[in-house]
Amino acid sequence: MATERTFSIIKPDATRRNLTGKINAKFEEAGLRIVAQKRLWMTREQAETFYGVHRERGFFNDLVAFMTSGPVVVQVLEGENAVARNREIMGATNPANAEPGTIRKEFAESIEANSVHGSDSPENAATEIAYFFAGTDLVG
Ligand code: RTP
Ligand code: MG
Repeated sequence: MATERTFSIIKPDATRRNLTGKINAKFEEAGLRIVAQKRLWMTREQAETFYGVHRERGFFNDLVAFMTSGPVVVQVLEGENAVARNREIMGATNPANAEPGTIRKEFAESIEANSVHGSDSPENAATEIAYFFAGTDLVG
């Protein structure tokens, strides 16, 4: 299996509760390397563009409000099969359905305030990484 990169966001519910380090430890323990990382406060426009695929969903406005309610940490994770591996570590979108030991099971507050985002395909990972990082920001 080839080394791959995925895009991750530590969401506002998690930064508010000072969980950045505990979440990063989960990534590192699972063999993913944080090759780029920065803390920022998303604008409404950034959040709407980033989650544009969900624009027609009933939860879209709430999701944008949540994602702009506090700082986030955007990151690039690298490792074997990183996209799928990260989705495993994150757990199901709804923490009630997440497996024990996953980030969302341990830390998420609700289906919306679910602590982390992870790309769902290598193609989307490339797009999402390019949205927040320059190639020179990634140090493997
Ligand atoms: P993400 O994109 O953030 O990694 O999450 P995901 O793939 O597991 O879930 P997705 O279906 O893409 O939904 C994106 C985010 O929208 C919020 N959400 N709220 N209120 C609701 O029913 C609802 N459903 C989804 C969550 O923050 C979810 O992660
Ligand atoms: Mg998604």
